[in-house]
Amino acid sequence: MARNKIALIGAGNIGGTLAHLIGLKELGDVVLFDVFGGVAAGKALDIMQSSPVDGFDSAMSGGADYAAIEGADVIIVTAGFPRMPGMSRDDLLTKNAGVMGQVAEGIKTYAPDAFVICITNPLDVMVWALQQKSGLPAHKVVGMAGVLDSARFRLFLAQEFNVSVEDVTAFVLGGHGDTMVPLTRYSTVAGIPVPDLIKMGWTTQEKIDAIVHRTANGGGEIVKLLEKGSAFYAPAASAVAMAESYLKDKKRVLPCAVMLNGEYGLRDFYVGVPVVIGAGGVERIVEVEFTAEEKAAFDKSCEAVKKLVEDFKGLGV
Ligand code: TXD
Repeated sequence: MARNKIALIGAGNIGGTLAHLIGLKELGDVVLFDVFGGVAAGKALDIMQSSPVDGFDSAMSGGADYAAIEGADVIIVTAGFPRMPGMSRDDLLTKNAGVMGQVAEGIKTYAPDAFVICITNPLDVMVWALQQKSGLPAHKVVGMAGVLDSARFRLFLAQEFNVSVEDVTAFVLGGHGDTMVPLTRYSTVAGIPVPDLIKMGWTTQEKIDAIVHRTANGGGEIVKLLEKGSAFYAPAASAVAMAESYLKDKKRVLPCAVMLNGEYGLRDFYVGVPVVIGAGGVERIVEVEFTAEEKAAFDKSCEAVKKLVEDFKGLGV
């Protein structure tokens, strides 16, 4: 059986980290694409030179020619510009709008059967634009944000409870941004929901509220520390988990930005909800029951995404 082919559009901080992780996990051969073809080629060669040391077989190449992505099984898109201190994700809208058009064209021409994971911000709008412009079926085009947001939530909860991150599950919904909705009711330590842990005296509501706030602002916290650029290790790991679930047909239940088609009473835009990712792409959208308070928070988040989609349409790009 031939190896999987994974194309990475954008060979910046996340793109390079993705290539390294894909190699270490032996998920397939990697093609890095970037407008700076030399950077893509250089990173590919550097990572491939680590393969004898770490003992993995992945062919890696890089360049600035879309033809090289031909027949890719998975495509992960990070092309665009990252956030600088003081910039919101939405400020990136105009800058990255044009980039998506070019990427969509490349995918449509050379790899229309691929499973596409978009990471570029502002995420919920960029993944929508990529799907619309590429014409690929919506169940094969998803956005990465929820896996990262819930990983941050899991880490902070594990630190609060002083337990392994492995035993903490977390549930995050809505758009990627300050309006994201972490659901504590569905977040657990070994199956025990967070509200029960509060009752058991493991923590307080105030501490959980602070963790929820820190999670929603998790990206900004890192942008501020780095001073140039945004998070890349955890975003790359998160996208690799999604790619792996597709390539191995694991059918993992992961929060991803997907096109809603009547689920949650909404349609025609992308927002983060739990989905099953398997060989068929997005195989199922999980609809959970909300309390009135959760519904209000989710609606608010969806409104923010919808507004951004309208702004995007207004740009005419
Ligand atoms: O949760 C999430 N979805 C995110 C999103 C978490 C963290 C960062 N997130 C966003 O990912 C971030 O706001 C950016 O929009 C993307 C990529 O972040 P990264 O940190 O990798 O940015 P870099 O290092 O600037 O890399 C971007 C690369 C860079 O090498 C550019 O030369 C290239 O994209 N680029 C292009 N490649 C191909 N085609 C075009 N048109 C293009 N324009 C720029």
